[in-house]
Amino acid sequence: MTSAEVSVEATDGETTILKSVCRSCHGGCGTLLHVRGGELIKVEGDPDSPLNRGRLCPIGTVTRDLVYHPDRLKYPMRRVGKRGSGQWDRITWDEALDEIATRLGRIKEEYGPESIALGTGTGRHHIRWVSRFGHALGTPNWAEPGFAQCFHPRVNTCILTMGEYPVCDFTGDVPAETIMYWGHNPVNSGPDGETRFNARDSLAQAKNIIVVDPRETELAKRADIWLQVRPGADDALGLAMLNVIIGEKLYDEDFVSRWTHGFDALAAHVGQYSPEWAEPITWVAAGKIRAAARLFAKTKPALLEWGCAIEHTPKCIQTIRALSMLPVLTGNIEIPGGWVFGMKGIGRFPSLIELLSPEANAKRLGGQQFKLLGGEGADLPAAHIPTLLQAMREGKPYPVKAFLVFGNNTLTTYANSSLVYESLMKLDFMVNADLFMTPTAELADIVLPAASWPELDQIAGLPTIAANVVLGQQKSVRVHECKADEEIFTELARRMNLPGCTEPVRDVLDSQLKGLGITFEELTKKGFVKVPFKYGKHEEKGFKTPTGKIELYSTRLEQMGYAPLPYYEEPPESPISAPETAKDFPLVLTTGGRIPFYFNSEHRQLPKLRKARRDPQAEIHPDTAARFGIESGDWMWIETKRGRMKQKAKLTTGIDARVINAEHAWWFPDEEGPEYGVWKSNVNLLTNSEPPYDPAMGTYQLRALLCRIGKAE
Ligand SMILES: Nc1nc2c(c(=O)[nH]1)N[C@H]1C(S)=C(S)[C@@H](COP(=O)(O)OP(=O)(O)OC[C@H]3O[C@@H](n4cnc5c(=O)[nH]c(N)nc54)[C@H](O)[C@@H]3O)O[C@H]1N2
Ligand SMILES: Nc1nc2c(c(=O)[nH]1)N[C@H]1C(S)=C(S)[C@@H](COP(=O)(O)OP(=O)(O)OC[C@H]3O[C@@H](n4cnc5c(=O)[nH]c(N)nc54)[C@H](O)[C@@H]3O)O[C@H]1N2
Ligand code: SF4
Ligand SMILES: [Mo]
Repeated sequence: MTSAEVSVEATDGETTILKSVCRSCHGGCGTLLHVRGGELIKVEGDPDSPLNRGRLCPIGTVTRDLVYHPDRLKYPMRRVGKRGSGQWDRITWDEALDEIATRLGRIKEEYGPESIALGTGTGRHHIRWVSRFGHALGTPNWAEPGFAQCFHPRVNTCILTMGEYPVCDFTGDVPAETIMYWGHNPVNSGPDGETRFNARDSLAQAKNIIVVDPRETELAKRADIWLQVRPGADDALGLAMLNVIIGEKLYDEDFVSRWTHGFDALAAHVGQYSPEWAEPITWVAAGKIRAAARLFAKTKPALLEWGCAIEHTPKCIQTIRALSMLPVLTGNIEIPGGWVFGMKGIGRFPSLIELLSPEANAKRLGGQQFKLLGGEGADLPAAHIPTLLQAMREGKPYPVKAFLVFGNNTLTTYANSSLVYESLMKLDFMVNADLFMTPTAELADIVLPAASWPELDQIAGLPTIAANVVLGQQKSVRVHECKADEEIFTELARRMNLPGCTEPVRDVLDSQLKGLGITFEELTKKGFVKVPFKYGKHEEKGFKTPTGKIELYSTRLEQMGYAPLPYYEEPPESPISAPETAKDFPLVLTTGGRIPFYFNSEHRQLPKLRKARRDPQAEIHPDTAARFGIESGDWMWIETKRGRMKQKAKLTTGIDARVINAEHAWWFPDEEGPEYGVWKSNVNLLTNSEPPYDPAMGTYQLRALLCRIGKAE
């Protein structure tokens, strides 16, 4: 086992320097927290950390401003006026926890535990604690807006078909020769579970770059081949690349014959998807599709870096299936510089799922229908958001009466915000724990002040799932009456006499670190542990699938009643699938491309970041703008069948004249509460949570929609 060279708590005069890990995004950057007199005075990147080597992104850099922001929630509060009226009274933690325990107890008794739902946000330090508390409470209903839409579709699909979730080998010695970035812009975002700095460094080392993106991002400008795909046509493009790789025999014959199942079936199946077939669907020239497939297949190691854009339309699982086969057919699995499986430095999290009876499990909303989200095909089963919201609104299939939100601004990040608002207003009881008052928290009965990352103990394993590097996050300062989410769950569980979730947080962390032979205390001294890496792990025992091979033809998906081979399907609201709608809404809308200054709906309170992006921006081609009388910097309406909102026009030739790109998760903490401008520029007023959904994952439509635009006065 290797570990950080410098083990600290080093002191410098009266300043203590504590090693920790930034969690302001999905996390992972090692940090040094300078603390003096109980106050955080400086935050630096840890030069020893293999994930960021001393660097911090703009968000990490302003951590001090986040921790001590005057608008932080400082103590628990109880709503005094009617729901959403914005009137609050300060209460004590005892009063808050007692009231929550009592009201949940009553709801549980009258309607059953499943009528209590929990919500959280992406990749949070406490994400698994939310479902754990739910399991202790007896409810299978917890949700996260990224679960059916972000990362977990990839995780669950790969576990079923490859046995594990593959990650890019960024911390090894061999750089990838070719990297293909698909619906993913790590220069801005940082991949799910990797840190953005790893991704950037690998970019600098790669000889060839392929980018699949409807927008000409900085990454696309640097690419050798940029495929300007029509939003939502990724499945067609992926299938056409498989067609080329198989048709031209560019695959790794040895790897395919030894380690894959169902190649012949796949080969026969993708024969229909030629680049010429794909050209009118994808808007990418057949010759370019061929060139990209050849470049990817003929260089080694070749990496696929994929992002959430492929998970924001309802055919997400089949798109993931098609794309995942590109590195597989070309033999880029478990080799240095390729896609690798993790060393799993963190032990099993005590999720307490065993506390849910089979009957309780079967009640998970949407779980029976969407088996990869909430049933047997899910790594961590979660409820289906549209089904959950329907249960709040209509009491069907059974009523959901309470919603406990720990770190999600529901009105900004769930699809179809108007419907979300309507649903939340129907609740009997809502609790919201957050760092700040948000338009969503304003709808709650009780608001709890959550601790930010330097105020709490946790462990982080990076990349997520793989946990090749394990980092310690330590409580370094205390602010106001803020409490870590984990502690809130523990205290509530004790007060409610629940059958689990009552032990001290550090005991859980210690239990997860047992396999590493280290305690949490020791880990925080070191900062991080890098688990020695091994390639070719399948050589010993095969892949953890029913056939022991990577299943190109998926026996598990087939068994669950889903398609065993990937296929093409139009997004439900596209110029091809909905030509009638397209007459009124002629442009294709995509949303949510990440910007470096904000993490989803967060950080707009922080002046240094807000200066970098004052207002929401929507990208539009100059010809289209001219057609609608829109000039650069104008506020512009964007409207779909669900609603309309406005963002500022950014004119660029780097987007197709038929496409609009709008930013996501906007609200304005500087505008008046309780709404804080949440209905002004919120892109999820436009998105769709109605069916059809991905048949296996329940994914709804955040991108690839039809819209129209106009100049806003
Ligand atoms: N700074 C910052 N970092 C973040 C976040 C943040 O909000 N801010 N969010 C975090 C979260 S939750 C996630 S999931 C990740 C997401 O990070 P990424 O996976 O990088 O996702 P996006 O930036 O949303 O989209 C990536 C690219 O996909 C393109 N795109 C849009 N529609 C399509 C399409 O239909 N097909 C294809 N092929 N491409 C398309 C966009 O133009 C964009 O350039 O970032 C995480 N990191
Ligand atoms: N249209 C559109 N919608 C999207 C996307 C898109 O690209 N387009 N992206 C989707 C994706 S990929 C994802 S993952 C989701 C993201 O959705 P979420 O991850 O749920 O993000 P937010 O809604 O911004 O909620 C985060 C909230 O948690 C609070 N918070 C931060 N740290 C803590 C903490 O430690 N404890 C507690 N209790 N609260 C904390 C923040 O202040 C903020 O209010 O959005 C999805 N929505
Ligand atoms: S990339 Fe994420 S973990 Fe790293 S400094 Fe930025 S916000 Fe923190
Ligand atoms: Mo996400």
